[in-house]
Amino acid sequence: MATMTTTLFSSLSSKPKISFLEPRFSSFHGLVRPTKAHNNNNLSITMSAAASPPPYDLKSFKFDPIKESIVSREMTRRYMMDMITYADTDVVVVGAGSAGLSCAYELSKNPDVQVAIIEQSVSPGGGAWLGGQLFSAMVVRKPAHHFLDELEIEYDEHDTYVVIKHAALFTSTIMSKLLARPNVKLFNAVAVEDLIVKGGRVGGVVTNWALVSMNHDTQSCMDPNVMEAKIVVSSCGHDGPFGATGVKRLKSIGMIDSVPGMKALDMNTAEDAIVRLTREIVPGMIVTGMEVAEIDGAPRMGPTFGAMMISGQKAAHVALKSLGLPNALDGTYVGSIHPELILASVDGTETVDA
Ligand code: AHZ
Repeated sequence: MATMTTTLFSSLSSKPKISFLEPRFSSFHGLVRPTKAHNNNNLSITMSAAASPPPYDLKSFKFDPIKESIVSREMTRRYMMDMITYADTDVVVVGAGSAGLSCAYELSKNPDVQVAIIEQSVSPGGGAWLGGQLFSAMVVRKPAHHFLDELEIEYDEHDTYVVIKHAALFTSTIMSKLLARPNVKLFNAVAVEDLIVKGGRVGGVVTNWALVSMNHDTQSCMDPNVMEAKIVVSSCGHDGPFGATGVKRLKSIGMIDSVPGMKALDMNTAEDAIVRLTREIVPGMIVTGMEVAEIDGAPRMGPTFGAMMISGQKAAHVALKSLGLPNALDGTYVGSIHPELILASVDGTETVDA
């Protein structure tokens, strides 16, 4: 696993929108029920409305029949279509922790922006399934609670901060809203092993199944795949077996001078710094979340998560700006964003020359 740290990354590019027939649903009194009209080679499925609840009599309960090969084809065709579609996409977000998810959520509000999220773990969410020391509650300092309001996540309110009763409530809610959007694809269990860099600009990511990435030491060469992107957002978290991989790679290829690592904990300084320093660090690559602390030697904040959300949100607007699309940084954005959350002060958005 140690070798992973020298080879990980993210990217993006444009989009051949490949579509296939989606199942159609019709509802009647809120109930939707599929008929048996399955066709092996055609993804269209006829649905019929049912006026009464399904017969959940467990004594006679029986599922509709299915052919095993259909199950395989339904998964394979969709995954391969996604790989073809996202081989050249707008934004690749590397790392689906609280910062990466917040960034992808904000970006995906623009239906014209195609977003691929690459997460090495089978379980997206990074460190945001729990609060500090594996406790349940998640503390979020104001004004980041406006982001929670938008997501309709309940919390206990205090003067300067709020507490969500379980961190998993934040993570599952943002993920469910994000993943339902048609312009988003999560590739989990996939690791970014390297970056595509051309002419001093990051132009995408080099990927592999995470399980393959973790076994480079045990096999002969297992070459990776690639995903081009117009913008790569690196949200790999702080240093670790799968951490800070984006900025460590930038350093090893000489695109940035140093990765000093995060400094000791200071919540008040840390959270403001992460948001302020969220930026396009080299052409084509934006860094967000705790990975920002690694490049700038900013302090860590420990278990307060507001900066991850707002840094992610800011990273999305930096990306939109870079894509030439309406964004909150230059005042061209028209949409639902709380004024206090346009904390995305233009301060930290300068690009470091490659
Ligand atoms: O698996 C990693 C995690 O889910 C993923 N990741 C890292 N490298 C990757 C790679 N390819 C694919 N090369 C990769 N995925 O990135 C995610 C990072 O999530 P995180 O929760 O670790 O980072 P974050 O910046 O979103 O949130 C940080 C939360 C922290 S750490 C902290 C402290 O230490 O003081 N305080 C807070 C709030």
